Amino acid sequence: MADEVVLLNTWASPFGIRVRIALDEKSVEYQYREENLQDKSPLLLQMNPIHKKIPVLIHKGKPICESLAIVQYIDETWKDDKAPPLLPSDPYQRAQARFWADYIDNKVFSSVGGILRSPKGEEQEKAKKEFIEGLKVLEEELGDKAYFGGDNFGFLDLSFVALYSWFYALETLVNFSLEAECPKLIEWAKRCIEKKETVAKSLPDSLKMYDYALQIRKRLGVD
Ligand code: GS8
Repeated sequence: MADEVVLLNTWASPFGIRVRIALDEKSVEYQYREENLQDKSPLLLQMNPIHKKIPVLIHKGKPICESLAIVQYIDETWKDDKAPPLLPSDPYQRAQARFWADYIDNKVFSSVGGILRSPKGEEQEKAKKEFIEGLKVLEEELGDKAYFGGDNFGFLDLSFVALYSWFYALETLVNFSLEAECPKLIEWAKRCIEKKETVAKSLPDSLKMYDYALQIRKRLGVD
């Protein structure tokens, strides 16, 4: 059955981590294929000819691309009494969840790229400021709730907690403390890791991620 579902991914991608958490939440068996983004496989190019990016989920031979679309597909395909839905059932709440997931991608993840890829100095400081501002907005949206959707872990939680392993690298690269800036968000992230084995097992080691971030910067020639 496992070869019915194949995930093309790279270990450090927060987009791919989202998908891994979602598959584990639904107890879906799958075949994992690590891609080398410097030398993409013919399968990746065939399955995502438009963007040529990971993650790609291949289900029964058909590709699904873009992590948020993949997570929603997983939620709709593997409905199970044991695994509660990841997205809320109420249409308004669903629209809200999608709105915030889009915010995470376009305001938060985008500034991570800025921190990672820009040389030390003004440009990187701007990305750092945008990143922290973006997180503060998310922290306000979380408020005093246990999870973004309320009492249960779901779509938005997995969409954002997938970035957790990058936090140490980002803090070290541009010298700030996320715990000091966004204490509730850090509490929430730790709650996700502590309560959800699917999260704990999908998040790569933070030091390994830092090393990887340094390698990227070296490759780009910004350090
Ligand atoms: C982003 C995927 C992405 O950026 C999603 O799936 O949500 N919006 C998409 N994938 C990167 C690796 S993670 O940074 C990727 O595959 N890059 C290869 C390339 O750009 O050539």
